[in-house]
Amino acid sequence: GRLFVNRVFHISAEKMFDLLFTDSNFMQRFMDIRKIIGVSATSWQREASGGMKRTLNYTITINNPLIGKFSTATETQTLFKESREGQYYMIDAEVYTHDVPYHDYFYTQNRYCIIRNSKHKCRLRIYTDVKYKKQPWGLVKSFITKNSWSGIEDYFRHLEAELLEEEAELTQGSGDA
Ligand code: YK8
Repeated sequence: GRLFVNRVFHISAEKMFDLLFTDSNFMQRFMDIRKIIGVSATSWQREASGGMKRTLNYTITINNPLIGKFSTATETQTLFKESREGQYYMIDAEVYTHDVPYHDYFYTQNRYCIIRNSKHKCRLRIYTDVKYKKQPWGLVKSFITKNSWSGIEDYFRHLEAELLEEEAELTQGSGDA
């Protein structure tokens, strides 16, 4: 896998969780810019295991000339039971893209860690892995992997940049920057 984001933000851990994992204005705007449309999300529901789960369905717009322009996708987010409100949040997000070539071979696993650094600061880490449900032919596998990494990297670079802008807005004039 790869670590795409690893940075301290001047945003509390709780706020970071709200920005990324609730129906926040920030996420609505971000998905809008990324042309992720028709988003529907369940609320967070407690699991028997003690963790929480929610599921998002949406349609992504793809910037890859090799494949179709749109794909529906399902993202299942799990908030691990080891998470502690305001202190530490670990979320796994499994993303299935249903309408891309070889979609039945792979999915993407994104792991988000939000760690409290101080009252107004947290570290955000985003780690990604492309997972295979069945083993494709070697050439196909490298094709999938290559095309996935570039799309994922672009997405998280952009997310990081938008978070930095949000940070600037939040800290502006707060006096504790
Ligand atoms: C989530 C991973 C792969 C997929 C895409 C598939 C290429 C197919 C390979 C062929 C289009 C928002 C991606 C990038 C679509 C977007 C997905 C997003 C960014 C040519 C063999 C959607 C995070 C996320 C995870 C996986 C990404 C897909 O929150 O290349």
